[in-house]
Amino acid sequence: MEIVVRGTKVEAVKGDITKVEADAIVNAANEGLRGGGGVDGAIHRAGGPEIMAECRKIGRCSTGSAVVTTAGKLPAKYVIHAVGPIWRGGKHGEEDLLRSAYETSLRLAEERRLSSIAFPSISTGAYGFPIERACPIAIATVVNHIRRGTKLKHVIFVLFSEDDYKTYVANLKRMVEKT
Ligand code: AR6
Repeated sequence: MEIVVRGTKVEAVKGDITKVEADAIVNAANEGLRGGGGVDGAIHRAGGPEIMAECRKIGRCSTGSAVVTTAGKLPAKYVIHAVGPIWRGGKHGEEDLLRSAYETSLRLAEERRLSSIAFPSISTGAYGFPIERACPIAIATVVNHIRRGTKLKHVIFVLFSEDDYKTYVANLKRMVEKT
């Protein structure tokens, strides 16, 4: 499922982000950039030790921010490690912090003049952010960014489960109806 916003394709696909050939793939990292389970574990496993070596040099990354490393053996050129918030009920700035994680990732992609970027569903696994609330934030942040002017030609949301994919498709359809 895809929509086009001012000439930029915004697409939802079901699959494994480590296989995606975008200029950058985004990792759902933690503040210590230490690796872990979920998509973080998959990226470090498939990309090899070069990625962790750069993460160690960088040291840490605040929640709501992001940093860039090589993509090692992955088909992507870069990995953007974004740190989403841990869900603590919704009254601790989680929505703003999630938006900021997406915005920082997009800004880093623009600074490198990338034309494609792939996002996982940040914070909705181990960090417990409800997908029904995270998905509209992810889509709106990307669409608003594109509307302000972008070099990106393709933004891909890569969803690991059928249910998450369906949530993204429903929200993308809603976005089309609104505009
Ligand atoms: N490709 C795309 N999506 C994936 C993949 C994959 N290969 N593997 C899992 N997902 P999570 P978080 C989905 O837990 O909630 C880690 O330990 C997964 O189904 O990876 O931001 C980090 O080190 C879910 O929908 O990230 C942090 O400590 C989504 O990716 C912490 O977890 C995000 O789930 C971050 O938690």
